[in-house]
Amino acid sequence: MAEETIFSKIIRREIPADVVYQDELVTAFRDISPQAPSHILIIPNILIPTMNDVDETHEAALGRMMTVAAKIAEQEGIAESGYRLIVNCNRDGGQEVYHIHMHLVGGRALGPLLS
Ligand code: DGP
Repeated sequence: MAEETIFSKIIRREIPADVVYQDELVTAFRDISPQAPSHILIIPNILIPTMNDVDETHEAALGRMMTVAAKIAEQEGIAESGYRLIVNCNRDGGQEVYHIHMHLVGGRALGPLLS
């Protein structure tokens, strides 16, 4: 069994977070350390530690993450100007929290993708 992270507590509303969306499959909340005017994390409600742990049973939640991202971008008013979706994996990918999450970042012009 993978170890729970702080994100499981956010899903269960046991610790405060600015939750912008939640349904039976996913939860979305504002990043505690925003890198842009809009910086939202979209996560599956079940614990998947990294992209390496993804399998076919997760496709509904992973698909929902994408449709919810598009909805939130619209709500944030950044759909037309544009935004970036990022999933970090493991050390070299810069992953810090081992509960898979998609960053939705926008509201300003973003620099080159890789650094
Ligand atoms: P990553 O490097 O891809 O694992 O990004 C983890 C992100 O999670 C990072 O941008 C900061 C954010 N984060 C970490 N702990 C918390 C928390 O307790 N609450 C919120 N809202 N965001 C958090």
